Amino acid sequence: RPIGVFDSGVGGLTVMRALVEALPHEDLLYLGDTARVPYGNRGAETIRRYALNAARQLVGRNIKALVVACNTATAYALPALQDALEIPVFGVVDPVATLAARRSASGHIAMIGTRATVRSNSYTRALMNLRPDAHVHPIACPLLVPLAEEGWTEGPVVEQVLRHYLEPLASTPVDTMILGCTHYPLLHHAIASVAAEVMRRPLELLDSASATATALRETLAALSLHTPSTDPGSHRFLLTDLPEGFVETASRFFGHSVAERCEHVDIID
Ligand code: DGN
Repeated sequence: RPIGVFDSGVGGLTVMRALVEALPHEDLLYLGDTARVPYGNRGAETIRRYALNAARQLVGRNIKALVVACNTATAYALPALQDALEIPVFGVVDPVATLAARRSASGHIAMIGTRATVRSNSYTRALMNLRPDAHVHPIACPLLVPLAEEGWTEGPVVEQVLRHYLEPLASTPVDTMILGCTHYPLLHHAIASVAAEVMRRPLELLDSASATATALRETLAALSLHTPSTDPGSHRFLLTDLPEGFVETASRFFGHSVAERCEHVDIID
């Protein structure tokens, strides 16, 4: 049985890519809710409804576990999905929060994400639970999603935008930064270099995609849900809008062409 991977659009492919590396023998079935993207600027109730509809579509295809590969959807819909579904459901917030709480020496942790993720306070809550002495510095960076999707991942425009967002960190003892959005691994180099410039020292950057993949591998093994096969797993992509617009951006996010493996599905709201 495949593992379901759900995202509002194309961004969850950075999580899928990390899952392929961590779990090369698992079949992965991705659902991108491209008809309703972006979730990042929507209200909590709407995000929950969209996420439940998308998850049911994947459950109907017999998945054995679900990864909510979107920070915004995890922030708003994870408990609702865990309550509604009978399979294990994993989000992208807790694994990277656990890593950051462990790694930060100063306890000052920056978190960058969409407006909705920042507004949800889910990273702050997770970090304070794990480490009550933590000081969380959340920053909403709404322009980074369209930049990453357009392939603008370096250069003066991106650096200028990042300087604007990261400037408030200049006078803080932050030593660790969580990339709390699926799109930000593509901007990793630019974020690292502007953060180091603003802070005048390097920061440790942790992304939710690879932290989630590592945590999932450990949990699947603990639940005896992993696939013992040594054959490479299959990777398929379901999209709620027509695949055309998705395919080109998807290859950059996933690292391989997805063109032959996309299928359109209708979700009735
Ligand atoms: N996938 C979303 C996230 O990780 O927050 C970003 C894309 C969006 O919905 N704006």
